Amino acid sequence: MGVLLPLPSLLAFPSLFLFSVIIFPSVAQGGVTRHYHFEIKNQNVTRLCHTKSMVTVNGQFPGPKIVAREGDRLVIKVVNHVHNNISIHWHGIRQLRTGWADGPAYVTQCPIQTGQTYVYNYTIVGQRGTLFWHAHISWLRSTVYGPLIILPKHGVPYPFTKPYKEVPIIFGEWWNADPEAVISQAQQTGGGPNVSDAYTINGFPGLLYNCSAKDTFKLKVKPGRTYLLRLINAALNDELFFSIANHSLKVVEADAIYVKPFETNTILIAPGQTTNVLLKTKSYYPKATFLMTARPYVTGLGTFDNSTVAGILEYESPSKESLHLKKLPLFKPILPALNDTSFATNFSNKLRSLANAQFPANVPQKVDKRFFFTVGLGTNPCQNNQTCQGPNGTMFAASINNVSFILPNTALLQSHYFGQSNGVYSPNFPSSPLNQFNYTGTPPNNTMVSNGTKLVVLPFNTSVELILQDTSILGAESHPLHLHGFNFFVVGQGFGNFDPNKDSANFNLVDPVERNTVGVPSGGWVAIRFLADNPGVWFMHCHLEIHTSWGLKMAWLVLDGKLPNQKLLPPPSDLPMC
Ligand SMILES: *[C@@H]1O[C@H](CO)[C@@H](O)[C@H](O)[C@H]1NC(C)=O
Ligand SMILES: *[C@@H]1O[C@H](CO)[C@@H](O)[C@H](O)[C@H]1NC(C)=O
Ligand SMILES: *[C@@H]1O[C@H](CO)[C@@H](O)[C@H](O)[C@H]1NC(C)=O
Ligand SMILES: *[C@@H]1O[C@H](CO)[C@@H](O)[C@H](O)[C@H]1NC(C)=O
Ligand SMILES: *[C@@H]1O[C@H](CO)[C@@H](O)[C@H](O)[C@H]1NC(C)=O
Ligand SMILES: *[C@@H]1O[C@H](CO)[C@@H](O)[C@H](O)[C@H]1NC(C)=O
Ligand SMILES: *[C@@H]1O[C@H](CO)[C@@H](O)[C@H](O)[C@H]1NC(C)=O
Ligand SMILES: *[C@@H]1O[C@H](CO)[C@@H](O)[C@H](O)[C@H]1NC(C)=O
Ligand SMILES: *[C@@H]1O[C@H](CO)[C@@H](O)[C@H](O)[C@H]1NC(C)=O
Ligand SMILES: *[C@@H]1O[C@H](CO)[C@@H](O)[C@H](O)[C@H]1NC(C)=O
Ligand SMILES: *[C@@H]1O[C@H](CO)[C@@H](O)[C@H](O)[C@H]1NC(C)=O
Ligand SMILES: *[C@@H]1O[C@H](CO)[C@@H](O)[C@H](O)[C@H]1NC(C)=O
Ligand SMILES: [Cu+2]
Repeated sequence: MGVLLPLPSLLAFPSLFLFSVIIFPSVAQGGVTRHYHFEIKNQNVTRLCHTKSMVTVNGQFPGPKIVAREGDRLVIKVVNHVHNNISIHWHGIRQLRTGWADGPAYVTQCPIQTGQTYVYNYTIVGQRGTLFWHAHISWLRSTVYGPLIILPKHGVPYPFTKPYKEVPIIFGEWWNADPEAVISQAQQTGGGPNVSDAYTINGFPGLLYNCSAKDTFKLKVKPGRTYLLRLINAALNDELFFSIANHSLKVVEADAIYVKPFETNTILIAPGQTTNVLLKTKSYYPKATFLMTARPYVTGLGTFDNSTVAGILEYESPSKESLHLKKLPLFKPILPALNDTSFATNFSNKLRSLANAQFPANVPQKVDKRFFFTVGLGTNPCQNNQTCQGPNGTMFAASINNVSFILPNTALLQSHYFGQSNGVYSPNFPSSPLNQFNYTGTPPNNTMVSNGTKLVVLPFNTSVELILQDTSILGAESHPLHLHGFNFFVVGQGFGNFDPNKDSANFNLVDPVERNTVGVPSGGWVAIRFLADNPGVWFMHCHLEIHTSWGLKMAWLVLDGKLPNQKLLPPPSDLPMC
């Protein structure tokens, strides 16, 4: 179903969306080695009639698309030509024994400073699907991001209809101001950051914004074909609903793992998540144009960007009478209400692993260590002896088990590997909250968080069960938690406080969805399991960037195993220093 919109005449001049990539494949064992060059440089970009100089890769916005096959090695040389420190994260890549290439600044590496170069060098093992790469320092990922597409090995088909074409659809968030100034201001005042001015599809806000009709992503299709849309949410602070008017979508993959296919008109995608959908076009030329739109799913109390990004789905006219296009009716999808948590719950419940012989779901059946982490917002005292703009004159903070994580001045992985962790981190992150309370009930009087740089230490091959429990301290809110270095299985979720006696019995240990980023339900909990079979230091954080800035993050330290192939590899010689 859709609503009819008047068609702006400017649509006759669509913007083009072109990725240019630099690939020099060379033969290596198993797969090939693919070389990319990322030059970090400033570029003037105009959207919504505002021009700003922003940090980009190779001057492109969004950045270049990386395409590889399962089994390939990626060697990406990053040269920093800007004043900002930079690091790049390959979101969802397992980085088996190559934590040095994972990218979060001050976790697995010191940042690449102005004039410096660092080569990210890793293989893609046992993964295929849609992922993305993005800057992993401060808020630079607002402009430094792009698709990372892993095709199956040569000759291995998809477990679904072979698509006629594959199209990345990457959502972003645009500020007319410099996003670094936005987060810097928020950290000084203690208040919420200025909200974005637009959402984008492949860098374009689209025709529903002022001064933006020309900057609209357009997907031209032929009737009766199947298109694979590789949806990526690279927005900073907003989960998004997405729909295409008068078309249904078949979900086939989430976070680069195949899922049992299901049809839906709307998908929900959190920052850090990716979703592959099949779009079957109509069998006839429909003599209409269709909008694809996205707008946020909002559970928190603060202000947010309540705007809608739109792209266009256009059928190629069989008669080549393109001038007549202007007169075609335009349909707009109807998205769920901004606060439609029941849609969110139903959607996440539909996601199931394929769990067949070719793509088994290796869910840990026994658990070695159990963890219970509360996630949510809190407050810090006003630091500058004035009234801050957080709740009651405080500063906003966020925490896991009431620990607001403080990044060190050097990288955690380096200090671990070289045995220099003293004064950098302590290995005592609490495995459950020190103060228990009704997490989703009336908030406690004291909303202050503690802070520290604390890690959980896990022996190699520990089977972990982790309950992530939302708190309502400053209002219940959905938090998309992202784990580096692993995929995990989402074995259960619910509302209210997790009850181990009642809820554990209902866990799905057969075909739970496997992913790297999961939404902790607003006012609820989610249970995940993973096998700690990757030695290194692995960041876990809310992928709402402002929550990460406020401290909703921690790290796991997975120790080496006994066998030679169970050990973290030595650091590359060009690893940046702090
Ligand atoms: C961006 O525009 C400004 C003002 O026009 C100009 O001075 C600057 O050189 C431009 N920067 C780039 C990277 O093109
Ligand atoms: C990448 O890593 C492999 C394996 O350690 C090594 O053989 C290769 O020389 C590295 N390539 C670069 C460009 O550093
Ligand atoms: C944030 O918004 C306020 C109010 O509109 C404005 O005064 C301020 O300059 C903005 N901050 C940044 C960094 O753009
Ligand atoms: C577009 O501009 C008009 C006139 O300035 C304003 O009333 C309207 O709110 C703006 N719309 C958006 C989406 O910014
Ligand atoms: C969001 O914007 C729509 C119009 O686009 C408006 O009807 C609605 O009230 C707004 N909601 C909030 C919570 O601001
Ligand atoms: C969602 O928002 C609508 C309108 O703002 C409100 O009437 C409704 O109670 C809200 N629903 C939930 C579940 O918060
Ligand atoms: C902090 O504020 C108090 C009360 O306004 C004032 O007496 C005190 O001098 C201030 N301290 C500093 C270091 O500014
Ligand atoms: C702010 O103060 C009011 C009134 O004293 C209180 O009801 C509320 O809980 C406080 N909020 C926080 C976040 O401390
Ligand atoms: C926690 O608070 C909620 C909401 O007020 C309430 O329904 C629930 O019974 C409380 N749970 C416990 C264990 O007190
Ligand atoms: C919170 O503060 C109120 C008012 O000061 C007090 O009556 C209440 O007992 C306190 N609650 C807790 C859990 O300490
Ligand atoms: C961490 O906590 C200590 C003790 O409460 C406090 O003095 C310090 O300001 C906090 N640091 C940050 C960055 O919040
Ligand atoms: C860049 O990183 C280095 C090493 O951590 C640090 O000393 C320096 O202050 C940073 N520079 C900026 C501009 O943040
Ligand atoms: Cu969060």
